[in-house]
Amino acid sequence: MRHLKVGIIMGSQSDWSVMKESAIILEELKIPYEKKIISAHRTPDRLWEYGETAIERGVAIIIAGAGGAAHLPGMMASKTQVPVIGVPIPTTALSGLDSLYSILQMPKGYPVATMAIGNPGASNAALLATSILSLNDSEISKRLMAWRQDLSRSIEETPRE
Ligand code: RP5
Repeated sequence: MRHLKVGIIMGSQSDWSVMKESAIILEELKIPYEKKIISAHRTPDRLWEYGETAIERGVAIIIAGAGGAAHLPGMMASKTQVPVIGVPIPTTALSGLDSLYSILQMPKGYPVATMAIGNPGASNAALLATSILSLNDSEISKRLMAWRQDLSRSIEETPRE
């Protein structure tokens, strides 16, 4: 079977400090991925090319982070049938609520699975991508199960003083 990968894309270099949380999780779970800066506004041709070739290049799921007028996830969902998970990047002016609403409010027909704002959203995007891939890969499924069990075990029952 061809090796499928996750595509992590982001609107700017400045998004990487959040989007690296997706990469960290994918590395922990040994999921192949690639990462690219693709701006819906500054590099629209790059966006089009990426969406056009995603399936043939084995990209199974796209995690797209963007901030402010965050059009990248929605535009990518318009261009490819590969499922898109959106990560709203925190912003200085509006704390990421702008990003959240931009990504969340897609019109019928072109969904984006929208995560929480910022680092937890970026981590969860990678976990959701892994969960989707695990449907067709028992090894990934086992690794995800172990990861979740480790997290549960790390939570203490009694709060420390
Ligand atoms: C968006 O504009 C990017 O996703 C980024 O979150 C935001 C600001 O970009 P920079 O001005 O920092 O490059 O397109």
